[in-house]
Amino acid sequence: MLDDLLPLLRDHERFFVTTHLGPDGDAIGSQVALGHFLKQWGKEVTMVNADDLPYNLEWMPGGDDIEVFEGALEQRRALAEADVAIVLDTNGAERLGKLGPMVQKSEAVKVLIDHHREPEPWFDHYFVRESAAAAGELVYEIIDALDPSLIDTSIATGLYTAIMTDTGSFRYSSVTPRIHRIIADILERGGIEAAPIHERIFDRKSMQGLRLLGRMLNRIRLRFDGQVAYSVVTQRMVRDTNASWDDKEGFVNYVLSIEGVKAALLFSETNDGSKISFRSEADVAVDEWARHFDGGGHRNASGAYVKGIFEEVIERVVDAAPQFIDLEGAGPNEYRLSEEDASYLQTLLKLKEDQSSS
Ligand SMILES: [Mn+2]
Repeated sequence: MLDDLLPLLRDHERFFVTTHLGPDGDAIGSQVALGHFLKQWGKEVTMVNADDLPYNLEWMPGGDDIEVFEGALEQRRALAEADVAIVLDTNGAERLGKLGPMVQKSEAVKVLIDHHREPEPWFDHYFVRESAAAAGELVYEIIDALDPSLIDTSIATGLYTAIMTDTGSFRYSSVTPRIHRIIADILERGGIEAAPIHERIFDRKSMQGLRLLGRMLNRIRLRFDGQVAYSVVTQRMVRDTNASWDDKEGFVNYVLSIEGVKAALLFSETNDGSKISFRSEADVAVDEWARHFDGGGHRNASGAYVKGIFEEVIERVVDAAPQFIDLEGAGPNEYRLSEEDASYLQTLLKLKEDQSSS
């Protein structure tokens, strides 16, 4: 609860702030905003993550203050001496990478600020609201309650980035009039402009990344009368285009943008299976679907990681669609693999055979 959290922040001096592996805009934005706010407010703050900033967030004012955990003595000491350890935008130790067990075992008061479901039980304080559009929204509420006059360029940019990226540029169902009022307040108080932030985050694609996008678009397949669409990013596609894995960020949204598609999946081939991104239209939920495959996330944006032969994983996950989303036109058992899909699957399996025999 916010009411319990405020005195706790007021009464302690040393803070350790961290967030999840593969940090996104909400993770880094919330961290920079909260970390800088606490500093401005006179606290001692150390920000350490298991993973480095992604390339499209390196520009963020104050981002330099986030350290990557290398096991250094000073980093361990910062955690050991912290009064309060704050975890942002994720709710489990595993998602903190190497820092997870250390934070979990630390003597500090452990605070969770997050908007995911089913937080792990080892935190001392929870400021968690599943309906929040972003962890950044919760961080804004903290700052707003304590001293909003401290919102400067860095805090405002962090908060804006957090909320903007986690709402798909203000388009998800989590966006309310209240969110827009918060954003207006952030822009005003921080004296920042929105356009350069969008440009830095979204308009920095590489030519190789666009070629990879082209390959991915070519591989889009429709299922269930065009209500479910999916595509793939294979290791070979990444190799052939000279792209990096980071380049596939946002690809799944193209798959979802097809008219009539309610849910979109992107399968990214790993050494032992597939990473899967699930996205859906506002009134369709995909989180249960992801959870069924040991993943998780939000109603309209979830993820999972499934081990197995890539092509078989795709088939298994896509086939499960009718169990988790309402599809028009037919009951769960009336859908069969279309001819196009059947032949596509054959091609993939053949490709795999060729690869393993060569
Ligand atoms: Mn988030």
